[in-house]
Order: sequence, then C-alpha cells, then structure tokens
Amino acid sequence: MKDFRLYAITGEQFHPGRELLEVMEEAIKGGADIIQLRDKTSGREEVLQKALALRELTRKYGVTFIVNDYIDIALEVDADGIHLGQGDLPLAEARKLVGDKIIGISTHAIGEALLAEEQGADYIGVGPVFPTKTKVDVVDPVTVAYVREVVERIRIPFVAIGGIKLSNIDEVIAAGATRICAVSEIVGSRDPAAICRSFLSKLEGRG
Ligand code: 3NM
Repeated sequence: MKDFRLYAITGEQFHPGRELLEVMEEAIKGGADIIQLRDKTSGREEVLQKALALRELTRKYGVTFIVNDYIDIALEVDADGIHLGQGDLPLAEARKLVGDKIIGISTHAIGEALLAEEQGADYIGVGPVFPTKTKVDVVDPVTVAYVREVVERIRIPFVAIGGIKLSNIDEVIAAGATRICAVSEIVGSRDPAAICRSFLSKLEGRG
C-alpha cells in the first residue's frame, strides 16, 4: 500500500451542522493521506451514498480510501481497502473477497497484532492508546507500552489510535509511532486542516 502518516476517520457526531464532505476535504487539504468512512449508525443505503461521495473526493486528491466494516460497499465503490475489527470476518475470508485491496485490522494486544501480520493484514491499528469516547465497547487504554511492543515485534505498517490529540501526540511519537490516526481531534475541530498540519509537523519532527 501507498505509505501514509496521517489517517483521518469520519465521525459525523463531532461536527453537527457541517457536511461530511466539507470536513473531510479540509482534512485532506491539511495533509491527511488516508480517509476512512466509519459509520455505525446509518442504514446501508446511506453508508453507500457516503462511500460513493468520499470515493470521488479521495480520488480527486489521490488519497487512499478505506471503508470500515462494509466489505460489499468497499467493493461496490472501488475503495482502496477495508478496515475490520477483532469480531469481524476472519482475515482469510476477507482476503478472498477483496483480493489485493488493503486490509487493516484493529488490534489491542500483541497476540492480535502478531496474528494479523501472520495472516496477511496490510496494516494494523494499535489502540486505544488513550481513553476515547469515540469507540464504544473498546478495551481499556493499551497505553504507549503497547505501541513500544508493536515497534519491536511487528514489521507491517501500524497506526496508533485512540484519544490522540495535539496535546499528547509527542508521547506516542516518543514510543516509536510514525503514523497516527485521530477522529474527534480532527473532525471535531473548527479547522480540521490546521489540526492535520500540526499533527504532520509533529510526525515529521518539525513541531
Ligand atoms: N478504534 P478518537 S480507538 C475507531 O483502539 C477507533 O481500535 C480504536 O477516536 C481502537 O481519535 C477508536 O476520537 C476511536 O479518540 C478513536
């Protein structure tokens, strides 16, 4: 997969009154290089319409587009990949369906990370590093200790996630993360592009 640094996930509950496409376009303009559609509340048809619109937007900017959960929608809109959680379809099954598209897997412990790598995931999520209200029913924070463990033992790309803010990203970078993902800090901001630029300058050692 194309390398990336800043992974932005949709979270429409964080920008009431603002359009999904407008917010995500600002994130892209600020330098987000992967966009994931994550929608746990809408019906399938609505998710499909959002996926179509985000596919068009990400294609215009040459940014990678990932769909959470809905493999069928990812295929229908020709997304670049899918993201799955631990309770979702087994990786081998997903691989049969998506061929060489990107498959990302959420992991919360080193055993899950090693398994995802062995089974051919293209990247893993590593989190939640800090407390987050964005993902319900997620495990307790794994802290930067898990980030360090992944740095030592995993070779595929990983993205640190969960409660990451401009105020705490330094700790995540110090633990060895080179790619981060945020939801509320980016899309809940009045200026998503500025937040993305600040995240990137931190990741690139300029901030
Ligand atoms: N996955 P925020 S944490 C979508 O640990 C998601 O797998 C997580 O949102 C994981 O940046 C999370 O607002 C939510 O905390 C991240």
